[in-house]
Amino acid sequence: MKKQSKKVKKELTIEQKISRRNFISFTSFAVLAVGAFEGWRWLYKSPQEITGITGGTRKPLRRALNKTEIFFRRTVFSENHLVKTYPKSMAAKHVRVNSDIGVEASKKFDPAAWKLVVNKKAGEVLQVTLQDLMALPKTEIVYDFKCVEGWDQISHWAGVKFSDFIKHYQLDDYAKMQFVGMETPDKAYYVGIDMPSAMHPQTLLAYEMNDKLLPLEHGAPLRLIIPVKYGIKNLKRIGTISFSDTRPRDYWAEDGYDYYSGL
Ligand SMILES: Nc1nc2c(c(=O)[nH]1)N[C@H]1C(S)=C(S)[C@@H](COP(=O)(O)O)O[C@H]1N2
Ligand SMILES: [Mo]
Repeated sequence: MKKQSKKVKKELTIEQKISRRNFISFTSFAVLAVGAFEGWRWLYKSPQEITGITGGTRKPLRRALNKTEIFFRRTVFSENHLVKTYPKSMAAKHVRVNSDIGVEASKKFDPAAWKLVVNKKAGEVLQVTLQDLMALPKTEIVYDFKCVEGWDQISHWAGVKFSDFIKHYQLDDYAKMQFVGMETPDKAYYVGIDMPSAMHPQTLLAYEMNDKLLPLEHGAPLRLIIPVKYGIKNLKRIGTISFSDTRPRDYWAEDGYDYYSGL
């Protein structure tokens, strides 16, 4: 019996072989196509996440994004993993100004009257002047600043390490929370940062660029310099700092950009 069927196979004509192959490939293609369509329909029909902190995508996609974030946080991110630094001589003399939400030149702003507002529990508020910050240990960094829009530039910043600021103002209990939120004084631009990235040894509350006080367009009197994140998280002109265990609102995440935006 076996032998006979083998014999039959061998006797298939060229035409038969071709039509059999055609049949196999068309059927597999059809099966794949139906599969792809069903997959798409599943995604299309799955519920939209609630727009709010993040930009509104299908829930399964957000689950995937969140998993990518967890993967990055566990593998790439580490307190001991430092972003590459450069000699000062390599820092750009003409630093690019990217966008100016909340720091528009047309907006009235008096840097001399500015104070950093730290929101504590039960409505308690801590106010810090630039002089207070300048009295704390100063840390400098020269690194490659990267914008998601596709440019990067080696730049030189100086200020107070966020972790030194936390220690000095005895905010250690707040630093045990999961997130820091920072907003411009007019609340037009705002970012949410996971605590490990905020407490990273290269994260600065920066008041200087190229050895001079920050120009207004770069975020005077104080901006966030967070080398483990893309430019979008490096908020210019910090007005308030808050702490929370839920994700603070984030300007670009609301538009669908990656909330974590790590490098
Ligand atoms: N207040 C405020 N901060 C901001 C922005 C902004 O529009 N407003 N843009 C962000 C983006 S997208 C980038 S790339 C950097 C650019 O910083 P720079 O203008 O000092 O180069 O600032 C970030 N911080
Ligand atoms: Mo950017």
